[in-house]
Amino acid sequence: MKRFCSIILCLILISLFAGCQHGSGVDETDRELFVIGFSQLGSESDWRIANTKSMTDTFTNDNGYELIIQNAKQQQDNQFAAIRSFMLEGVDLIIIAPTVEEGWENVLKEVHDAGIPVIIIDRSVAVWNTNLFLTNVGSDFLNQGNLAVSWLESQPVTNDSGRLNILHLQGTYGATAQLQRTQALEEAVENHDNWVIKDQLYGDFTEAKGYEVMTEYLADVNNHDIDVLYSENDNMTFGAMRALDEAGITYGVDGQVKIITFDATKKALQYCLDGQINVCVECNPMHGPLVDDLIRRYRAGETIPKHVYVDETVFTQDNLTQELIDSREY
Ligand code: GYE
Repeated sequence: MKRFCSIILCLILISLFAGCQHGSGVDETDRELFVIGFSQLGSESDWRIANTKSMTDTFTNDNGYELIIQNAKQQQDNQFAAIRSFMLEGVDLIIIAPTVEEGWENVLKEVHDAGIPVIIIDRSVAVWNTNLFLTNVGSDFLNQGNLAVSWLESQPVTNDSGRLNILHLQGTYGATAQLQRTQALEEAVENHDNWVIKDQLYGDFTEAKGYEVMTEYLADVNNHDIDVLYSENDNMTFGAMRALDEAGITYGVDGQVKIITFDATKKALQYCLDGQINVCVECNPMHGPLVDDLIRRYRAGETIPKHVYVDETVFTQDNLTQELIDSREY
């Protein structure tokens, strides 16, 4: 009986020990993962989908991360709520792709006071105290706008009047991508006597809105004398192209309207190679690996740069090939 009891006791101890080991093993792994809360502003465009994918592909468990993403559906208030929930969860770091530039001071101050580092990606935040975030990884949107303008300057004016009527399709008001692409065009128009911004339409960076506002606009035949469409992203461009088709207005290399678009997603590049879009200014959404590198350097105690720009270029029929398009990730 005594022997039986000690066997039972041994078994209980072994299983308890095994249980403990298993339990602490799980905790260990959990603790090793660096937890990131990512407030993505929305899923309004192909660019955004590629951007989100770059982040989820990079911040994996295998790579040492746990990534919690919240989609704000283009509403800044949703971003505030997401950020506050990340704080409650006690994440190690917060990444924000901000909808608009203004309005971040308070929430970033709260995060700062809680001792959680913040990285801003894609667009920027206009805060007085730039210590509220570690770094801003994204595009030089003013440079993108200037690249588009330079391309237009290189084009002969085809209109008999010598005037260049530019229709301007704008993205989300107050977003860095909108503000700076607009700034480049408006400054260029001031410097060219024959360039005119015929009208500015609001497309909110979505294809549906681009199509809707263009259809409405083209319903009036007095609005058909457009020489250039300056569209602040590819998805609005796709919507606008549909509206132009329906209005019977030609566009592209052999058409009436020259199309300038931003992002250079695969679909837009294909249209460009096929001659339906004249120029695609690239906006690189592959932020994941860059941010990963910055986080590693930050955790190793290195000083990281306050602003990191991604590499970007301009595509026209002259430098595009089918091979290049097929090999693009986005
Ligand atoms: O151009 C557009 C997206 O902020 C760079 O947002 C981003 C812009 C991009 O919706 O497609």
